[in-house]
Amino acid sequence: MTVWVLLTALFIGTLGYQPHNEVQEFMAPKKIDLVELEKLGVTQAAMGENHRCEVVSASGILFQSVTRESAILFVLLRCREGRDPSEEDEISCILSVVKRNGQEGWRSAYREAYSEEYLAGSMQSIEVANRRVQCVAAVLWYTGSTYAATKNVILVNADRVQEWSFDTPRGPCRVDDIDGDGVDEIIVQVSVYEGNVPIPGIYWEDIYRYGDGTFKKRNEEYPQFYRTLIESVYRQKLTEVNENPQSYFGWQETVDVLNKLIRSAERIAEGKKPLQ
Ligand SMILES: [Ca+2]
Repeated sequence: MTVWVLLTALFIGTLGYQPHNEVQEFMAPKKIDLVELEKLGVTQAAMGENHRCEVVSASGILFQSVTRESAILFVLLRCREGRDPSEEDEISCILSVVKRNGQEGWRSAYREAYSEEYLAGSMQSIEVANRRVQCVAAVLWYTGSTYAATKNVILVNADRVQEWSFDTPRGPCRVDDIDGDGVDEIIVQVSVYEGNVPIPGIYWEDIYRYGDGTFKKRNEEYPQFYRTLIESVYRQKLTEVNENPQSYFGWQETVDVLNKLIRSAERIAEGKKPLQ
């Protein structure tokens, strides 16, 4: 009986124990919206000198310690300058990292304002090299190009702010753990050209993975992804194009491009060196 009581006490004690090492210090990131951001009183800190802007929409990701004494918040705001809704005011994006320590209020650790040519996309936490790093991918959509090529800006890690731009024709790139190993990849869609003309609706996909301080293209490490791309995208598109040749201006070119994409994806799926 005594042993049982002791074991139970030990078990309960183990459940309540939360070691304050780096790995377990932070709770899972929580997504919050504009209402919650304003309730926390962080909007002003996030906007800084742009405080006269009116916040149109916002998304935030909060990392908080288990002791609730420190917290870090990534905020992506979409703002309208001026307060008269009848005026066609410029809309801009503000990307900000705000931190709270103990009893001190929120202060901005990083802030970047983007012109009206950028549209705020989504923001999500991202797992890179290990779980101790608090990282967020903030996706902005650049609309300023004549060819409508969009650009995504990725912000990673509150203490080491870095940006990466990827040219993608279809809007924000995707952040996803495509092979289920706990580390996120960035999937970027790339336009495919026939001569100087991009073929609409058909894209190559590149996979970037974080390592040694940067994102590097690592397509060859994801053969299964390319197998799926061939079967669920390219072959289906090829069937669709062949069944409705009259709907495609430049039908032969589209078929050629799709066959080329299939060959490129097959090389990766078979573990061969990707075609340049
Ligand atoms: Ca992964």
